[in-house]
Amino acid sequence: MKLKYSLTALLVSCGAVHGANLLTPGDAIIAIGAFGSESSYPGAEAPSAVIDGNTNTKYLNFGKANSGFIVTPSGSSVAQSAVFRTANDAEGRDPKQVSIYGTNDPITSIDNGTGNNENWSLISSFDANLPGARLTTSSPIDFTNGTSYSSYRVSFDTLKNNNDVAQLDEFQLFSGAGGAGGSILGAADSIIAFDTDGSASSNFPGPEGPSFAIDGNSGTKYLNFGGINTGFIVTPGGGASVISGFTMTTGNDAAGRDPNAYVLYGTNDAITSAENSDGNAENWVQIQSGTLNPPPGRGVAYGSEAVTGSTAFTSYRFDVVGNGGDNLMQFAEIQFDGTFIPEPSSAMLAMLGLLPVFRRRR
Ligand SMILES: [Ca+2]
Ligand SMILES: [Ca+2]
Ligand SMILES: [Ca+2]
Repeated sequence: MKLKYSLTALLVSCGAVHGANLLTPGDAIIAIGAFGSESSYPGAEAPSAVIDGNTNTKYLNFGKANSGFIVTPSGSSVAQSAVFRTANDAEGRDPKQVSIYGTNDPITSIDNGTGNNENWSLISSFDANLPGARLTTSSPIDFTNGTSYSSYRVSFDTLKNNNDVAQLDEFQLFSGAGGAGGSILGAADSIIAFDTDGSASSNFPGPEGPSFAIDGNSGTKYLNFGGINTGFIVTPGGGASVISGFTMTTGNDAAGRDPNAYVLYGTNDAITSAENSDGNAENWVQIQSGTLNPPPGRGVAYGSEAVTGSTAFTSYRFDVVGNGGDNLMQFAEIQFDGTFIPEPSSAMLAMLGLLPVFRRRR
């Protein structure tokens, strides 16, 4: 009886190439970013404009339906009716279905957040039936409510055209039905914007997508408008690998966009996360997090970052969690160093006892 394969052959069959570049132009790569609220507004059309008593200023929210505002009057109140005033243009932007909530919790929701940090009680939900005429005050809308609240959340659940942005010139609550009693809201009240709809922050220009980070060209870059907490998921074409380090290259401009902190994850799941999603459709295992020191030069390589760990993964996720302070995030290149794990050969399987290893020579 004789071994068909020599020990050397077995080692060659099982051996892996160390110190290889794991990323190749053309590898599957998608942009990802963290989920936040859809809420945002132009600086000149902030939520304060809806309670400023000025009938020619409006609050506009790009978040469309399910946006609105949270307002905290100077004292607690029992609201029993509401009056709206339409804005200057685009009737499709007017709220249609509106829900008014109350809370006595302190407001900890942030401006342009999802507005859900507090325990909210629904006071009333109704079709506001706003007039089509512009800059026009609505008839009062009554609701049955005997409960006193310290803050209110007014949600534009639907709009006359849900594909449009949301806007409103003025809004007032009254302590009596039919717009009677005292007005509850004043221009000095604390007011913030919200949108309960979530939105992934990831978004990139067509010529600066994530594939440009692995194209081997330091003159092209990956830019994400979402800023920090965006990144990418890449699936090296060479198969499963163990990463041992990575090197990045700065973009052509704006050093404030350079990544300076990261979290690296691996998975062996098939990638089902969509482009510009939050990248959480897979089970991710954190490999390493750390800080980076971007070089001041443009199109210049960072020092290489060592990665420790011995687990092989088929895909990697790289989150940029810090940059130089810019609203955008970018880098020209990234390359992973590591070792591809070869597919098990028949000799390897034989070693594992899965195939007959000995053959009788005649
Ligand atoms: Ca106004
Ligand atoms: Ca929305
Ligand atoms: Ca590039």
